[in-house]
Amino acid sequence: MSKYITTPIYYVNGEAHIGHAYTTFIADTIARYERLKGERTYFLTGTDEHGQKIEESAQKNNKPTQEFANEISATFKSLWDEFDIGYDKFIRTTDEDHKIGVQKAFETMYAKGDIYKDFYEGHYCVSCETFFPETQLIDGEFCPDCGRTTNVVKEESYFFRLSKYEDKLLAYYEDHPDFVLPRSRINEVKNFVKGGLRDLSVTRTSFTWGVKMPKSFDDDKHVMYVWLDALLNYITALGYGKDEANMDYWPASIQLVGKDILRFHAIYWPAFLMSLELPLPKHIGAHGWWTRDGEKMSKSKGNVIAPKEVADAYGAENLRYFMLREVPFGQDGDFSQRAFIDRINSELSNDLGNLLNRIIGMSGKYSEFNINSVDVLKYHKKELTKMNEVLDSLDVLMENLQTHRYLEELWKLFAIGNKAIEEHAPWVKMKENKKDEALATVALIANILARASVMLHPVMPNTTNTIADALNFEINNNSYKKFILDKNMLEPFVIKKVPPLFPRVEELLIPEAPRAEPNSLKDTPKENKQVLAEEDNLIEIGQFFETSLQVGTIVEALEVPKSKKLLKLQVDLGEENVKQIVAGIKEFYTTEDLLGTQACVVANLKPAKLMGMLSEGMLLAAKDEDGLCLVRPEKFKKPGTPIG
Ligand code: ME8
Repeated sequence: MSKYITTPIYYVNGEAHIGHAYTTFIADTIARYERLKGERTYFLTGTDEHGQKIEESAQKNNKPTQEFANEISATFKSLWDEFDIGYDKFIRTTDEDHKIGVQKAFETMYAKGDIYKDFYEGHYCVSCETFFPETQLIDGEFCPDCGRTTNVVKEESYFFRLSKYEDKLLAYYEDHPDFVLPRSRINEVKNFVKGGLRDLSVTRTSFTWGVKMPKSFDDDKHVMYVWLDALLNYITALGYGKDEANMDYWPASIQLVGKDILRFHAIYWPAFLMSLELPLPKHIGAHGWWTRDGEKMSKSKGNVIAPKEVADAYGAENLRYFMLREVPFGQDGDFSQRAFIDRINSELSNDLGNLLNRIIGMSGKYSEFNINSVDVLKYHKKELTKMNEVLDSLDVLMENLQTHRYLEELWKLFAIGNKAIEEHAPWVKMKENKKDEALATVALIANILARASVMLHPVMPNTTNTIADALNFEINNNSYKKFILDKNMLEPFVIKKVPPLFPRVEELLIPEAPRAEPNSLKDTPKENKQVLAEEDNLIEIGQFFETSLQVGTIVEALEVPKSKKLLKLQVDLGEENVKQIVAGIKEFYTTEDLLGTQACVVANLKPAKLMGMLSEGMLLAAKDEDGLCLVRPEKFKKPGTPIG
């Protein structure tokens, strides 16, 4: 079975930042991992170059649109080359072959009756390249996703019958609970579909920068909607609509996206594929959002961090390691130089780098750099068993995109190695004339490093090649089989000296991000609010609504034995939904004070355990030097009434 891995194609309205780099790093790591395992693998990335947003950016830069797109697309390509991203194809949506494929798909959907012509009147957000019904707008005017002003557009348009696929999509999600990874994210997708899907306008007449209609339509007024055009890149890259040369890679094994574009990939894209009668991707992997020093990155704030700048200062592969180690897949992450430096110094330099230096040093002193595994099993059975346990636990973690766990687990190998050195103290054994034992420990470490470098290779390809070179082998599918699957030991060899792989970092190597001054929104005209939102790291309205706040009635309140602070409450949120909430409010309320009263509840909080008791939500409270009080509705409201 072959593996097909994709990144989103990036808009060419600005240069790449570390958020883009993160998606690409994960995809590259997975592709390299699959290749290492000997899978036939195809890895696609590229740029998304059509649509009004790009047209407007080119105009702002006083450049012809194609020239502007060429320039920015080239910056992405050369950045990925700097990072040694091993893509098999870099697609551009302005490629002729892509356009042919999109037209072919459009014709196929039309022939099937899934595309029809009508009029569209709606509110269009250029930034999101999306229409919104009036009911979804904020203050009747602003985009619910990004907060920018929308424009009223009335256009003749071709529509895709998205509504027809509502039930099929829901059934598909039910049957494939791991279609979206992490699995928890499928709920927001399902809720969106359950809310009702409207047919999707898939052409535009208000601008021209897009894929033209197929000739057979003789309808030059229209160009394709950028999301239809863009999503189809995943199959046109394989030759769809043209020579179909690589279509046997389809369906994709994993399509990586940021959580911002999950809806497009988990709803529109599968519906398009159903219409084209093509299989659906195995997984859509939606990762979280990166901030810098806790703040959203934006050009206006001047805190966007260029991957190349970080790579030049700290090392390209160190950055890959940091980003993949720092964040559980799916969760948001923060780029801070201090956290980065900590990981370089403690994990890369101390745990890994030192281990290699130590065996180079010891083998130099004890055996003229000769390393022989002959006695390892005799003296280090315990360590070998543990090592093999770690190695066997890794595959499932990578297959589930848990790169942080994968690396955490892999690092246990270095702990095993360092502990063995401390316990066996080869320098003491040499003094005691137990040279065999001393050399066995050195060889154990060499074997640990060999296996670790094979498994770390997808994350740090060049660094691990250097380690493997020092250990006299090459990292490829053969060595994967030999060391990881068959668990063979290294043949006798002479270790090479290598300069320290991870020099310690003692200070910040790039200037810190400028910090935003606190600002008041109170008197700001509406149209400037979005700009301020970016500048001040304010959240968008949609982010606020990610929190489900509801009115709840406290129907039971109990003291928690031995706890000075906690009360155990049962809170009724209506429709037989009673949540247990363990709240730290005992110093301020008695159980009688609370019984039958109402409070505001954060209803979609992940359950947590407090003193061994499950707590499924949180009560809103305000606390100052005079104490704490609950935040409550002014009048009695039905349990479960949403707040917002
Ligand atoms: O959406 N943190 O392109 P785009 C994490 N062209 N990831 C981030 C990020 C951040 N701060 N910022 C961007 C588009 N990304 C469309 C895609 S696909 C058919 C069309 C990453 O240039 C993340 O993967 O806005 C996000 O989904 C992608 O860049 C969006 O890039």
